[in-house]
Amino acid sequence: MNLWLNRLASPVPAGPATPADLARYELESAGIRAVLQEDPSMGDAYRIDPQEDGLFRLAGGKTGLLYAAYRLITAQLCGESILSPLSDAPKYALRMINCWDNMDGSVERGYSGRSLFFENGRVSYSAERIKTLGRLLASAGLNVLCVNNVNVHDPAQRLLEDYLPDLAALADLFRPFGIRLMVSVDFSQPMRHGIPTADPLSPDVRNWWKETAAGVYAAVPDLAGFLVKADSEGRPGPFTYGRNHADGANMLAEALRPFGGYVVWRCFVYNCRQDWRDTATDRPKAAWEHYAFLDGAFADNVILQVKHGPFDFQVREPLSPLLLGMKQTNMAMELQLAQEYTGHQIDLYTMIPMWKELFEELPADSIMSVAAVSNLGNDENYTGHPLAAVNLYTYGLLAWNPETDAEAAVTRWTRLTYGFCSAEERSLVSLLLSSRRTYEKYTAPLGIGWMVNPHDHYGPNPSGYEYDLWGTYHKANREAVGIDRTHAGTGYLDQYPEEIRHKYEDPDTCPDLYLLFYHRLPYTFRMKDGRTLIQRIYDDHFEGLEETRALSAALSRLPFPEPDASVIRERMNRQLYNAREWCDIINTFFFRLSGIPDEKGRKIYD
Ligand code: GCV
Repeated sequence: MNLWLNRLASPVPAGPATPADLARYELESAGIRAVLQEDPSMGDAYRIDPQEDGLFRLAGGKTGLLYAAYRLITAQLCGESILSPLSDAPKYALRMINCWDNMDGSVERGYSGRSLFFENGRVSYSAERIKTLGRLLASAGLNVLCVNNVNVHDPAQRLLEDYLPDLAALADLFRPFGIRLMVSVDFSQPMRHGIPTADPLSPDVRNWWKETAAGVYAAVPDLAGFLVKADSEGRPGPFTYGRNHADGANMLAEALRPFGGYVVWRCFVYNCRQDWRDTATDRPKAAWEHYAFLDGAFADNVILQVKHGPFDFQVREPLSPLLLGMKQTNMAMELQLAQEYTGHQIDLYTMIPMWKELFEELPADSIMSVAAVSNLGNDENYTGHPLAAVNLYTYGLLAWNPETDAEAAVTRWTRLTYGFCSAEERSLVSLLLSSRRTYEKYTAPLGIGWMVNPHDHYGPNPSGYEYDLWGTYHKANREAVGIDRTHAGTGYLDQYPEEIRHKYEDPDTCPDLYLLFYHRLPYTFRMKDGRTLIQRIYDDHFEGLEETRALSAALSRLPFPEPDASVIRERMNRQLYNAREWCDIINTFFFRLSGIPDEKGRKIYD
């Protein structure tokens, strides 16, 4: 199994241990001599002081010492020396993984096998696998894991009821790794207990949550909190009772406050029963409309968790305006490691270049935490595609420090995982870093998104969502494609500060890759480089396919060990097929509509 710490020969230790005990064990097993000094005030922070005789003095909080240990161990595995004192601390308090695991053992949008935590309606796991996972996550700096799907299907509510001892046992396994569990809760859960309502202002409901929280924290004293998807895609929520989302979130916050728990409240609220004929509604505007006016109304232990873009994890979306506009509220940005729209962990798609763009747009201190939908599952390699592990690892590095350089992060993962010679390492790093752009080229063009097969979201289907209920339309006709989201159009762009509006409002200056997200343009529109829009669409798709072929050839020259080599080869073949389907179907779709041939005379099917 080729995981990024696979060259640590020592087994993950059995039995209970504190993160500091674990740090000592890990350092000793790696042959690193260190003196550890715990300073509880330091939390996740640490200081490493190299001494002249090869000894290291480490100071850190309870978890800080563990992060210091992994810093030393990864440096050793990467052949780097730490010769001068260094101090480090994470930028974000909660560095979360959200697992969309169901109690029946399935994983919503999971591409790495069955659940690591559940099977047959019960909590069920291999303690060894959980400990290996704990080590992986801690070594990447992650510290919160939400175990169950935000769509809380029966019987997941029982995690707060008769399955509490199982939840507590799982929390015990993760605790030495500095990982605190979180649970997704069903807003209407009091109604399972004879209360006729889930109204957040009802005293009975409030008491039920308070008593339930007390029971949960008696079993798992360090639970990070509750994750909530309310009034979203059919989930229950405060709207049923004429209440707003501050009423709902604050009610839960009151119940968790005595125990130091957070309510992480998702803002993925939009009309998912839209009529495609309705042009007055523009889905990307929804989150702002539901939340912006509530800025400042949320309790201090509520965190609003917002998807990074205003739609839903498309290959390219602008940063959600909500992440820029709620200055009086604790905010978290939600990313998605699970490759729902980005190739199902079949196609290679390294996310860090995309995340860097997002973090660069975020003003300092606009968010206090980050979350990512998990790409984990019970496949032997945990992430389905062996190279998808780079996303999990580098997400951890960015959650710790968003200024981490993308190339340095990917190089570190590559070195830890494969230990290739330097030419091979450079080759793999460059293939990984360019994989997102390649995927973007052969799929939906220039920020338009959504040309995927409905429901499973893999493979091309340019009109698959065009007449559906989800508010995801491109409106391509014979002359033009895209939606005008400027002030003159749906007004979405008005949700941003002036400098952002200015950057995108004029199609002549709008960055190309966002062009069709913001504008409706004729196929003959001249791009900045002089090409027409239609020509650019054709060119990108042919280039994306060519790049995929080159990627396949280059990957086949790298000496991956087994079983990775076979899995990578098999997935690459499926990616080649997928890229060709995308290229031909999208080009044919636009050619049939526009009737404009490719200037370069390449084969487009009519
Ligand atoms: C967990 C999209 C996905 C759903 C997911 C939802 C969400 O709609 O397709 O699978 O549900 O987002 O983020 O809540």
